[in-house]
Amino acid sequence: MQRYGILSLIREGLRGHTGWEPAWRFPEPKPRYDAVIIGGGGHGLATAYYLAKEHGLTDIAVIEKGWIGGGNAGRNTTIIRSNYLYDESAAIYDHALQLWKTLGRELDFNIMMSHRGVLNLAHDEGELRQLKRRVEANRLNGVDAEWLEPEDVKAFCPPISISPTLRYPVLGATLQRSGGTNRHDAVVWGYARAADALGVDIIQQCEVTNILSEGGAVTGIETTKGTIATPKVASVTAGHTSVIAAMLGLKLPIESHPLQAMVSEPIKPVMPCVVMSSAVHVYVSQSDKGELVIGAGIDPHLSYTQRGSFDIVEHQMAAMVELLPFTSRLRFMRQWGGIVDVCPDASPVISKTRIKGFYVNGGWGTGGWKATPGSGHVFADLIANDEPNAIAAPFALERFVSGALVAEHGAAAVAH
Ligand code: FAD
Ligand code: PYC
Repeated sequence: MQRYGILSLIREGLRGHTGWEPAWRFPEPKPRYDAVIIGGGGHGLATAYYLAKEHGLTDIAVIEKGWIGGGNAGRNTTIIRSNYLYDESAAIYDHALQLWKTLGRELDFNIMMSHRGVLNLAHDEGELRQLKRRVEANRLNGVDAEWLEPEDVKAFCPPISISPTLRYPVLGATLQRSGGTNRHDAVVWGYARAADALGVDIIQQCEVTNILSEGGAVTGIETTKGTIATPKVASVTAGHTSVIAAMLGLKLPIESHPLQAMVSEPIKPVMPCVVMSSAVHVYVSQSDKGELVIGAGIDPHLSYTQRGSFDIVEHQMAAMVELLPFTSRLRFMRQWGGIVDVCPDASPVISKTRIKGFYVNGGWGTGGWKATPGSGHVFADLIANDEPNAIAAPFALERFVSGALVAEHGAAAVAH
């Protein structure tokens, strides 16, 4: 793998940037692979990386219909935390949080990980009780969590208004100090470079149009660049999980909704942490460039258009100005949307299916970014061993038959 230092930077600057080597290859697909991963987002690339690194499976391809990181990986607001209510969720999200801590070093790529802390605000008695319960549950699971009274919230995040006259006054908040944000494209590029270096073929501008099977087992895929034979196909396609599963006649308990976000003009550093409020429905952090990064809940309608509707923008603006009065004169630069796949219990699917060799990772709803390394890690294990490990097992599709749901609507923090 090519490494560059300050001298290369100067040399390339002087010769018009003509000598940079691509950080990964752009191969044509081979006629056969040991395994194919559909989807070149963070989760798909992480899966490929851990398959190659930890399971020695290097004859694999990641097939991406657009460009890597062009889906939700590049559209999300990168909030990272693991303060979910149930043991099963705490296990997977905290597994991911622990991996985030050292991922930059492992990939030798600056993913701009910032453990700046995440506040989840309570605005009424019901929410206060529910969030305090979550703090206790988190601590039992070894997840760092604290309860802050309104004055402590103000001390930790001075721009928040704790005026008791607010329509939804701040009654307190949970704080996860190890939560925070990172840089989405850096994560995607770091995983891509590392997976490529281990021999993984990353094939972009190549859409999977069909999955082939025989006698109940996967045999290959059809793509816009031809047919590829393989005994293992793993779908990691975020907002298109049901579309991919339907290629094998599988119907999944998933709905696809738009989720939008927006950024302001850059301003001086004012937000020391991430602030989330599910009651008034807005969340805000500040990027290293100075932009405020803002989002709200999903659009209620089902859609595959990567665009959100205006009433959500209006609602989130009203909520933000009330919570953070300094934002009232801020100008906004960009707004965009992605498609999120939502399961009935607001938890993901990491599962084998009744088609041998077909694996599904999806249904992360509004909150899959934070899980990226953990999700890739346990999914790689499932694909390699054909059995879920202890962290992945509760997220198998069988839970929709057995009723052992992992109901995380409260901890999802962004309505879905
Ligand atoms: P993606 O990056 O979408 O990757 C899937 C890839 O599959 C895409 O690149 C797509 O092009 C490809 N694909 C689809 N169909 C095909 C096909 N037929 N052939 C080939 N390729 C195909 N989560 C958090 O934890 N914190 C947040 O702050 C947060 N904010 C969010 C804000 C917004 C606006 C959105 C939309 C989502 C947010 N999320 C957040 C959720 C998070 O982005 C997703 O759960 C996560 O990124 C999904 O990861 P992925 O790698 O599976 O998805
Ligand atoms: O899951 O923490 C989250 C989240 C924040 C914004 C979107 N999802």
